[in-house]
Amino acid sequence: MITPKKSIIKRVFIFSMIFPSLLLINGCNGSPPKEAATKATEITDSENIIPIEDEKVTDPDISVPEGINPVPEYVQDFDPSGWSAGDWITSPDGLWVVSNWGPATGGNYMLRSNFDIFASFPNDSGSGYISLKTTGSKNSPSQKLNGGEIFSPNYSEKDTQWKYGYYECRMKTADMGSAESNTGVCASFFIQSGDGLGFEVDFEFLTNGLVGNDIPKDDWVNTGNEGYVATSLHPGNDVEYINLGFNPSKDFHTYGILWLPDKVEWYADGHCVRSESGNFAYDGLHIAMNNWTGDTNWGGLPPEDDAVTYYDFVKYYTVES
Ligand SMILES: [Ca+2]
Repeated sequence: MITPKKSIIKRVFIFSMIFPSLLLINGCNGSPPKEAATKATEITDSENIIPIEDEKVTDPDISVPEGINPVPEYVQDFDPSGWSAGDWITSPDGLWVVSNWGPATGGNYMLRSNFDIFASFPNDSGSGYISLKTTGSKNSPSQKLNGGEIFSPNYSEKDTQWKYGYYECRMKTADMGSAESNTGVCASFFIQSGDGLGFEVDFEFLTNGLVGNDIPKDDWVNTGNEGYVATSLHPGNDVEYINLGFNPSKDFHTYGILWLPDKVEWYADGHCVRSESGNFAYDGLHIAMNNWTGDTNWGGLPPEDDAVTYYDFVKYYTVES
């Protein structure tokens, strides 16, 4: 549960084949994505848009930040075969666990019944998916605060499986929420230290259209407009809202988190959208995704209809030695 301490809206402009050096203006110095199909820059002052000229860049097949091994060390593709059944479903490699408890984040009950895993998704070329659902109040009036959650590794285990590097998740957010009625969910992908020190780096999609304190909500779910994501850094509760330049509820997109001892960065479709420097030295962390009922200040009150977020994969890339 988060009450934003700081809110900054950044607009991400995505252009075709932008000259790479212009990425140096976007606050992600030193780690521009090498992927070249499109490039992004972000501008905090809409009156100060810098003209961009189209120009080809190189290394079109590399999509990870500079200094990261381009081949992932670990891929969880959510191939449904082999997942064990029971109240606590675990992945075949034993690294992922589906939550079935509450009250958890936001007072929600993270229910096994709100998790599903399946082989294919209509009109998407990937294979193996999971979904995390918040059951709408219309369908579950007796238990409005509910959601789905999956994490790695099990919280009862050491969290040193995941080290410094780049964490990537392909997902399609819930398309249920309303700014007018202030209903919706928080759909997320995040990393979190398990040492009690409170380090956490989040992507949180707020489908009630919240884009900042004292700022009118933007009803991107219902309008099909470009959507927003709240990027959060803890401790410090430091929140920045990013206009993605696309609607994350319409299609799958890839979101990445770079974690280094002295730097944290957020990426959308391979483009750096936020960068922070500091002391981020921790032993290890958990990876987690959840979809849960928020409140008027974060995600919205319970939606009437089911709100479902879909995930295609999670990848972990190590730092180049
Ligand atoms: Ca997959």
